[in-house]
Amino acid sequence: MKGIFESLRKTRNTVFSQIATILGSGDITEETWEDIEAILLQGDVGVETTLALVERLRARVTEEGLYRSADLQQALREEILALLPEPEPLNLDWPLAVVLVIGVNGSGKTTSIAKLAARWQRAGKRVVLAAADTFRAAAIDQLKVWGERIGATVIAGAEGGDPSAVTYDAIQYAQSRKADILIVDTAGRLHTQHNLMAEMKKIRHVIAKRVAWAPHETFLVLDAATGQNGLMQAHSFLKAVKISGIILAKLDGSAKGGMVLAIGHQLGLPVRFVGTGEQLDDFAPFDREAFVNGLLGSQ
Ligand SMILES: Nc1nc2c(ncn2[C@@H]2O[C@H](COP(=O)(O)OP(=O)(O)O)[C@@H](O)[C@H]2O)c(=O)[nH]1
Ligand SMILES: [Mg+2]
Repeated sequence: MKGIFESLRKTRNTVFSQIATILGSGDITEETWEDIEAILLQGDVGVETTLALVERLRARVTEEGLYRSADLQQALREEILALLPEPEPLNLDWPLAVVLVIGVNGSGKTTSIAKLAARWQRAGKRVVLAAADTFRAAAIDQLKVWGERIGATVIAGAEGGDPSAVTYDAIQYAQSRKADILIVDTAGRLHTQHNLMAEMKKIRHVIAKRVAWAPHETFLVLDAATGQNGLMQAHSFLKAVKISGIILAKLDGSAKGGMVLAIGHQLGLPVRFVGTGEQLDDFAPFDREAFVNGLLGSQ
């Protein structure tokens, strides 16, 4: 089981460790700013967030009269933390909590759902899974296999069936069995982007109509290897449905962990969990301090 610090190894070693080198000694010069900017951009922090971060740091240098580049290390740590929204506790305290999981094909939805379900079952919750990705038979089977492994019932329909109908059936089942949490897996690819977004809305509508205040959480799964492209995906999903948090899958092996800063700053969304490998245990709740330590090296 890998934690956040360990799974940020590539991001840290290939990108962010250069910051420590630059800020190791000497006074702050124009070159210092250029170097920091270049590293942040290289680390998939994105233009908008990079500029905002550098601006904040420059302001602090003026306000606090900092002149040694080493002083920027602590300031950078604090400003990164400030970019990450402090998350509220998960909104799962309902007779039946409904969690909708969306994201493009291959981002890691089904695997993340299995990890979430395993985690919540271990905590004593009864979890039901809805196979509302009916686009491919393999997707339904994949969820069934995970369900069997972790002991969670999977409600599924036929390949090509109506995802909203599967969701409806799963709600009925979960309510009748007094389950605690229903997690709805969805398709990440349909014939057109428009169809996909319409489908998401429809599923959400079915949930909202059957369960009070639901979906209680809507997680968008992003693949950490996609970096700034993942941000673009998030923008198009946000147009269709309200999202309450991000699951950042495949952080292990990605050098683009800096995208978390853009998720916080540009989308205003908390990262809730990170995927740190392919096994059930390779999953960690997002922790802001652990993330900053993982990015810049622990202090
Ligand atoms: N290394 C790694 N692989 C992952 C992680 N999460 C998912 N995967 C792999 O990514 C691939 C796609 O995942 P899947 O859950 O099927 O994506 P979906 O199409 O969004 O449902 C699979 O091969 C998973 O094993 C992760 O956190 N780390
Ligand atoms: Mg899937």
